[in-house]
Amino acid sequence: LRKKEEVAHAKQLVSVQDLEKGEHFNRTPYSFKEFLLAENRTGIIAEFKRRSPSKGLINGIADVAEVTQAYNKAGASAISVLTDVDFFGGKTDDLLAARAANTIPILRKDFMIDEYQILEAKAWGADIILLIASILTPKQIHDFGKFAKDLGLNVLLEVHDLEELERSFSPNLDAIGVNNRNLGDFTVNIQTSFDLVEKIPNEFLKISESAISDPAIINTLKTAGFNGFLIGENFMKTDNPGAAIAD
Ligand code: IGP
Repeated sequence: LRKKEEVAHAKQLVSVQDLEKGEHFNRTPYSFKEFLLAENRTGIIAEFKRRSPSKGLINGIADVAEVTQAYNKAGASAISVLTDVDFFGGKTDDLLAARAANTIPILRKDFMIDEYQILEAKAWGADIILLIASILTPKQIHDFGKFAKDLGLNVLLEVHDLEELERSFSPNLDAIGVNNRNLGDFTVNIQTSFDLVEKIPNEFLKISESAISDPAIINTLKTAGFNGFLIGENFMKTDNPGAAIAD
């Protein structure tokens, strides 16, 4: 409901026509697949996250351009930037600053519930959008996926269990992410990824999301079939997130 109001408000401030005139609107997004599978990249999708509902304040001082450039330099395949204000302390300017500082794919990390937000993502220079199965109907996933694909954006679907996965398949998705964190009660279990990986058809890129803190687990996830690893807190909780990824 809060998100609905936020989107309604944004629509009043900036028209669709204005978004379409935005600086980045006509650029061709980078291919998520190309960067995820590139030999000289790590498969890590490194996230810029100031705070979260489960952890509270994670990092109140990090500079988004500096950190995301360091992520990029350390071999991240993509950058994830939170734009949700209320829960994650994100902002549009963070995405714009990350875009200005980097030439690799950027994921607009937010709760997408309206096509308007997908237009925003394009206008702000994102390459990838996130669709979260637990808050969308199969029809919304299909339609939002199509809408994003038609704009040239890459689509990442997030699931947490087999039921969400099986009801959400759509040809409009590029990647499927298994969130190891339960968004209902914030409990984390990396086993969720191992349980679901074989149920994801091979035509989709496979991403393991959240609670990845040990570099050794990345290799285990890779062996299990994952192409990508979404990591936020483990980097952001340090004084120097850009250096943390290099370790
Ligand atoms: C990163 P972590 O545990 O490394 O900070 O997790 C990312 O997976 C997490 O921020 C996330 C998220 C989301 C945030 C996954 N899905 C949906 C907001 C909305």
